[in-house]
Amino acid sequence: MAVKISQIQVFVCSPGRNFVTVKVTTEDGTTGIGDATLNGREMAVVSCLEQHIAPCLIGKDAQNIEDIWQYLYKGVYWRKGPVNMAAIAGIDMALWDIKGKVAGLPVHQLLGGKSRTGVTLYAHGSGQCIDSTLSKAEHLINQGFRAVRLQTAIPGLTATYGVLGDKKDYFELQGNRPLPPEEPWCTQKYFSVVVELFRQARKRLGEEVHLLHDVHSRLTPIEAARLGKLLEPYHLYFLEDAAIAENQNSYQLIRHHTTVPLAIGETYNTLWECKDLIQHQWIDFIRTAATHAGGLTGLRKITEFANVFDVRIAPHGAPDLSPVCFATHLHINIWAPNFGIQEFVGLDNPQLNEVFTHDIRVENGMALPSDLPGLGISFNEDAAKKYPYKRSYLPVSRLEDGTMWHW
Ligand code: EZ4
Ligand code: CO
Repeated sequence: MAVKISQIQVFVCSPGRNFVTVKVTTEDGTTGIGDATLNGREMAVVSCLEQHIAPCLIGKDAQNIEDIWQYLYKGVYWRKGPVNMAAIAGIDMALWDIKGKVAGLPVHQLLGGKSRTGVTLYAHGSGQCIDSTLSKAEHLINQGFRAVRLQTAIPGLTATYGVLGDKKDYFELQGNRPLPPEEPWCTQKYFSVVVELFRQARKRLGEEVHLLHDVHSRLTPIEAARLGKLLEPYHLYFLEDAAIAENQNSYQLIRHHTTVPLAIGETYNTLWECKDLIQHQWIDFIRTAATHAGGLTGLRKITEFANVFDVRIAPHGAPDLSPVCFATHLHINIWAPNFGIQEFVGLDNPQLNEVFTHDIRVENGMALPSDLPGLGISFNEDAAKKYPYKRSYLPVSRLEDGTMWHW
């Protein structure tokens, strides 16, 4: 018997930073939620959902998640794109949430159950100099984390990607910037510190802990190849976004020169954008997020394809993905045979926890998904009203002579 979709609501709130949350309600009163946040273009997704998608779905059977996904993906002439795929993601997660609630099962059980005892996380260690970065890393390791991403400020540059500066956390760092701030970039200055960071890290932190680094697409392919070679002695778990994501072939070039494991994918919205990278085994980890790639259904398609080619998933876990996305990732991660590692920026922001309530447990650097039916996370509409949307942007990068660069 059909369970018809009766209402689709979209909420935008800013408990620390902006989130777009979709709520789907069925005729029998069951509700599900999904994350449709697209940093810096939030209202475009809201409009896509409210004006274009919601009217087509009212009255459709909420049980047929795959058909609704195909209807929204294949059924439009203008496929793909970050706005469209984030909108699809919000609906898709909400439908999986509903299916789990109706079945009385957590979403990972609907996928096929657990493949591991917990989801290994990597935390962010960053600082204003190598010494403070490594102190932060030691602190995280003492808390139980077995994997840490290291980012340190670049001497001579006023800002560095991933470094908190005077901000208390990543929510503050990446939230509430009414116009895009501009940050300088200089590849030579970066090279002067980044290799030394990992040399000292191995000396001080030992050989066992997993170390990671995000280049944030600042290097050309041949520069990325050089960095990979220089970092080989420090055996990173992965080097992320060594070069821009647009040219999949660049990774063939980088691969040719270095054995550093390569990760990319947080900006990809569909399997089509990363299919060459995966099938040619130019990368080791695909980092696509459920919110930006058409939800659980979209990420599952990428995961299954990657598994065929020995590529593991390492979903994006930045603060601009809501806890609904993180919960979705935990369900996929605990199930996926080819799960690698999950990025984690913490869930202890009080405003965030007021709006999104969940029972996700983080212990000894591992996370456990909820065992509640569905995604196991709820959205508090009244609390959300206290934190209205604020226009906000990520920074942009320029070389020191003013040339626009990749942020
Ligand atoms: O800059 O999520 O791995 N994490 C990252 C993030 C991204 C932001 C962009 O929206 O690269 O910090
Ligand atoms: Co990244």
